[in-house]
Amino acid sequence: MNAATRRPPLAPIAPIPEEFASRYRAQGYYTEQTFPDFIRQVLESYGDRTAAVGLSTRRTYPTSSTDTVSWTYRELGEQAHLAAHHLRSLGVLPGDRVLLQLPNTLEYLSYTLGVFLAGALPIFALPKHRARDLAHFAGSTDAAAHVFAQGAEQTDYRQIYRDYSQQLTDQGKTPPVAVDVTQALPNTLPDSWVYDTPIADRSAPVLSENTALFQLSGGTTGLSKLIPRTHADYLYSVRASADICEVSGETVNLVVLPAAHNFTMSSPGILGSFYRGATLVFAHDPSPQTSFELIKTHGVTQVSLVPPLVQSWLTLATRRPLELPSLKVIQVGGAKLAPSVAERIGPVLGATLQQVAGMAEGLVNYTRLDDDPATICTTQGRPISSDDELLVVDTQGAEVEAGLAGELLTRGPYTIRAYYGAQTANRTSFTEDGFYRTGDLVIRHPDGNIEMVGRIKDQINRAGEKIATDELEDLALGLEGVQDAIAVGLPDSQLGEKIGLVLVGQLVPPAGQQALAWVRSELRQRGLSDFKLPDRVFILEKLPLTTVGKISRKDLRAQLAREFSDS
Ligand code: AMP
Ligand code: DBH
Repeated sequence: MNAATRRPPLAPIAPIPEEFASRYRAQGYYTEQTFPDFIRQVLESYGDRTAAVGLSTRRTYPTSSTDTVSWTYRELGEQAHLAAHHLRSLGVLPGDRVLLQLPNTLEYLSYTLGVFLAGALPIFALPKHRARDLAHFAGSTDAAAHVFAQGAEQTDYRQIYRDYSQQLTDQGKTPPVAVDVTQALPNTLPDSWVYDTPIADRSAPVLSENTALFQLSGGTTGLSKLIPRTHADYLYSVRASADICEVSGETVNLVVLPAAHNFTMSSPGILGSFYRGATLVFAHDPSPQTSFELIKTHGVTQVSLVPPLVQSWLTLATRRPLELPSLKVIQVGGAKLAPSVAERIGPVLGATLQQVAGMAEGLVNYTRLDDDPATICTTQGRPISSDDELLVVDTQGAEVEAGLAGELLTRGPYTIRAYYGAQTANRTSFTEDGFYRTGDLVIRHPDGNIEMVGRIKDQINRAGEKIATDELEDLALGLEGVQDAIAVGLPDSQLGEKIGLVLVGQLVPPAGQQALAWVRSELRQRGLSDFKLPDRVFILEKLPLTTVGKISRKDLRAQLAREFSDS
C-alpha cells in the first residue's frame, strides 16, 4: 500500500461572523472542546460500559459470518487508537481529509473516532456512493485516504476506488490511499503513540471553531455538496439533541439507517449515544425482522427510521403479535411522514413517536417527547435552539402571514453559511445576511412547530435519500440517441417518491434489453451512485408543447407525477 503524499491545506473557509460566534460562545453553545478532546473524555468516563454491538468487517467480509461482537468503551478506545495509528502509518497527517465509506459495523465506529484522533477530518460518504461522487469528494478536498470495506453490500469497493482514482490521476490530481478495513490492523500501538490535535485551517479565533468534518448534502444542483461543520457547532447540536431526546447511560440505540448520514450521526444518533455512555446496536440489514430480533435480544430503547421503514415495521407488527417492551422512542425523519401513518405508531408499536426534520446543513427540528399526540402526529416539531432563526418567505423574499406556506430560511449556531468549494451554489443557497435557503415549503404554527408541506428545490426525496435532478439529467443527456432528459419525482406510497426519468429521442437499447435496465447499467458505468439510478424510464419522441409552443419542464414533471404515481 502506498503511503499518502503530503496534501495541501483546505481552501480557506470563512468563519461565522464574530458578532454571532461571540453570542454563541456566551450562551455556552460553542465550547473550546474539539472532537479529539470529546472522544478522549467519553472513553475515559465510560470504560467498562458496553459501547457497541454489531458485526465486525474483519470477521464478516469477505466471508459471510453474521456473528455479532460487543465492545466496551475501553475496547472501542483501543480499536480507535489502533485505527488512528494505522492511518498515521499510511501517511495521514493532522488536517488531512479522509473519505470514510463504511457499512454499519463496529469498524465504522472505530475508524470514525480514529480519523478524529489522527487529527484528520472525516468526509461521511455512504456505502451507496459511487465513482462520480467519490471522485468529487476526494478530488475537491484533496483527501489523503479512502477507508472502505471490500465486499460489503456485495460491492467491489476496490474496483470503484480504482475507477475514480484513475479519473483523478487523469485530471492531474493525487488520489487518496486505499484503506480496506477488512484487512487486519496491527494489534499493538507503539509506545510513542500520542493522539493528534487538529490544526487550524483558517482564521477562526478558537481552534474548536475550525472545520472538523464534512457532511454531504443531497444537493439541488450537480453533485452532492460538501458541508463543512465545525467541532463547536456539531458537538453543540449533538449535546443539545441528547438532552431533547433524553439519551442516558441506559439508552440502547438501534442503528438501522446508514451510519454516516447526518440524522444517524448527530440527531442525537451515534454521537449523542456516545456522549452519554449509551449502547449502540448496529443492525446488519434494515429488515424489520432483524430489527425486532435485535430489539428483543439487546433491550433496545430507541431507534431512528425513515417513513418507508416505519411502514414496514407497522406491516409486520400487524401480521404477528409484537412484544417490544424495551422500545420507548421511535424517531422518524428524512422525508414527510403522513399523519395517518404517524397515528398508528404509538398504538401498534407501543413506543413514543418523535418526528425529526433535519438537514445536514444544520437546522434540526424535533417534536418533544412530552408534546401532545396531535402535535407529534401532524407536525415536524421545532428547532433545537432558541437561537435558531427561522423565516418563512414568499417568492419575493417577504415573510408570509402566520399559517401560510412559504420557503423556510434559517440561520443559527449550527447551520452553515456556505458549502465548501461551491461558489455558484452558495450565491443561490444563502441570503446575503447568511440565511440558508432550505428549498422546503413549510407552515409555521403559532406554537412554533413547523409542518413540512412541500418543496421548491429541484430534488427528489426517495425514502429520505436526496437526488438532485440536474445531475441525473446531465448524465442522461450523454446517452446515445438522447436529445433531452428530465428527472421527475413520482409519488409512491412506500418510498414517498420514486425516480422517474423522461428521455426524449430515439433510444435504441441493445436487442433483448429493456430500456430501464439498459439506462440503469449505462448510468452505473458512468459512475452514478446507486441510489440515484432511475426506477422508471419514459421514452418520448418529442416533448409535449403548450398551445403557445412552449415546453414547460415543470408542467411535464407535474403531469408525469400525477399520471404515474404509484404505478
Ligand atoms: P439534506 O440537505 O440532503 O441533508 O436533506 C435535508 C432535506 O430533507 C430537508 O431540507 C427536507 O427537504 C428533507 N427532510 C428531512 N426531514 C424531513 C421530514 N421530517 N419531513 C419532510 N422532509 C424532510
Ligand atoms: O434528511 C436529513 O438530512 C435529516 C433528517 C433528520 C438530517 O440531516 C437530520 C435529521 O439531522
